[in-house]
Amino acid sequence: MSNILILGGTTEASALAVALAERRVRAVLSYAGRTDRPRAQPVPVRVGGFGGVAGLVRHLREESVTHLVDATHPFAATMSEHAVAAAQEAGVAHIMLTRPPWIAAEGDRWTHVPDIAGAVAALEGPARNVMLALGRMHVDAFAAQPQHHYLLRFVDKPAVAPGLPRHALVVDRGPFSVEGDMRLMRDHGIGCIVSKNAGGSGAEAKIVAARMLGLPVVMIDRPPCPAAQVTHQVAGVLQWLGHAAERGV
Ligand code: 3Y8
Ligand code: NAP
Repeated sequence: MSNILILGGTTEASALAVALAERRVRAVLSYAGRTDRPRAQPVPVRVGGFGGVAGLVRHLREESVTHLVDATHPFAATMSEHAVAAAQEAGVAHIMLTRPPWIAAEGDRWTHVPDIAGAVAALEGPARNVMLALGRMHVDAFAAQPQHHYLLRFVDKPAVAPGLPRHALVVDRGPFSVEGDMRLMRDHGIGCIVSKNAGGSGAEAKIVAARMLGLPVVMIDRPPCPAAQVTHQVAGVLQWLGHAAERGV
């Protein structure tokens, strides 16, 4: 009898939860607890860290998990590394459900940087209106470039004001629309966007909006992905589950 643990926090994780609920496959979706009111799911939800690899191994064993699906965001690198290690140690089948990175299209004006520090360095220069579409967790690093006026977008209202001298804050959760992001960029006179190469559809609107408006994008390349089986489609997980069940894992 399958018992799936989905490491969630993405559009794809939510779509997988729907597919498994429709098939009456036993599954739990796990959130880290980064947001105040995570999206309701059609399967039971758990919230909070596991306590490192050892904690996840213990959880997999205590909950008799048969399959671990890492459907976390491509930038949730620590969770993905822990998932591979814990599944190996607990002898649990493991797959990653992730989305391919965005590729620059005709008209895109991207500057690739390797990480947040690279994005900060890329903003050297005269004051501009910069849209930081990175969420809350990395904003303070940009205080090193205080000359800009920043447009921030967080999922939740922050308990303390962001540490940037000049900023406007939008509280909104995606998925976003191209029209909405174009309007936001125009209303704030945005001259540059900073984005993670998240891939997928849920955060893509700002990339398309930047292309339509001819705006430059500082694109943060994703961290390396651990060596593991990967699929880009929910169907790939369902096929794997059927296949994995045949192997009796
Ligand atoms: C807590 C769960 C679903 C999943 C929806 C996707 C799309 C909308 C777009 C922008 C970019 C950003 C951010 C983003 C998007 C989806 C997806 C995605 C980007 C929720 C969610 C959790 C989080 C955590 C949050 C981070 C932040 C990142 C905002 C729920 C809504 C910027 C990533 O305030 C904070 O502390 C936010 C932290 C990690 C990155 C950061 O560094 O700040 N996601 N986002 C998950 C958990 O607790 O485990 O609340 O429902 C999920 C989604 N956010 O089911 O519909 O599939 O990616 N999330 C990025 O891509 O750069 C916004 O503004 O244009
Ligand atoms: P991270 O840095 O890779 O993970 C840090 C720690 O958070 C992990 O070691 C684990 O704690 C806990 N954790 C992370 N994801 C978890 C999950 N789904 N369930 C339970 N615990 C989890 O992770 P992150 O970048 O902060 O991302 C946190 C969540 O936000 C994930 O669900 C991710 O999918 C979502 N998200 C992140 C981004 C992003 O840009 N990073 C974007 C969109 C959505 P323990 O070590 O205690 O187990």
